[in-house]
Amino acid sequence: MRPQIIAIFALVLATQCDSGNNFRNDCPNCIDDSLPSANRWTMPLLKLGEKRYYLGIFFKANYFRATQYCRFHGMHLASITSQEENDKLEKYIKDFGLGHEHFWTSGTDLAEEGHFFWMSTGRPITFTNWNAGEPNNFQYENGEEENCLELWNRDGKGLKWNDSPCSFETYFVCEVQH
Ligand SMILES: [Ca+2]
Ligand SMILES: [Ca+2]
Repeated sequence: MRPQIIAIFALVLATQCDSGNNFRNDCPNCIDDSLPSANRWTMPLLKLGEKRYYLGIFFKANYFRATQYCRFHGMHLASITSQEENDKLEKYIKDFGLGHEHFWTSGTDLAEEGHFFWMSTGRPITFTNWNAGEPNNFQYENGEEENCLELWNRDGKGLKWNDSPCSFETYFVCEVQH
């Protein structure tokens, strides 16, 4: 076999091997799409109960951009399905010193006014923790109504829920289930 052909053959073999173990050796923090999704998170997540959370606190975003950010990183905007989950997440945010901020969850009634569900799971909201008088679907001068669910310590009673305009830019909570 001519030397050039041998060299090409060796190169092809090397390229084929490269997609596996060498990927992580060359770039340990890179995302390898060939790996199962469970190995993909390189962000600092906090495990609380059955879920792991990531607080989006480095920039504020509207509901859709926050959703996109979480999904891009293999997560979802958070859902809250029990008092226990609610309390753990609230404590985490408070301990972080951000209990006075607003945070998007995946809750929305965009599909049908007044019927909130978790976009992250597609399931209707059962456990609720609304602020008094919420959801009120407030309508703004530009016509926008309130269709996205945020956590907000509106009146000093903790991070309760409020429907807010989805275009509002604020912090957000991403979650990984299991
Ligand atoms: Ca609404
Ligand atoms: Ca509201």
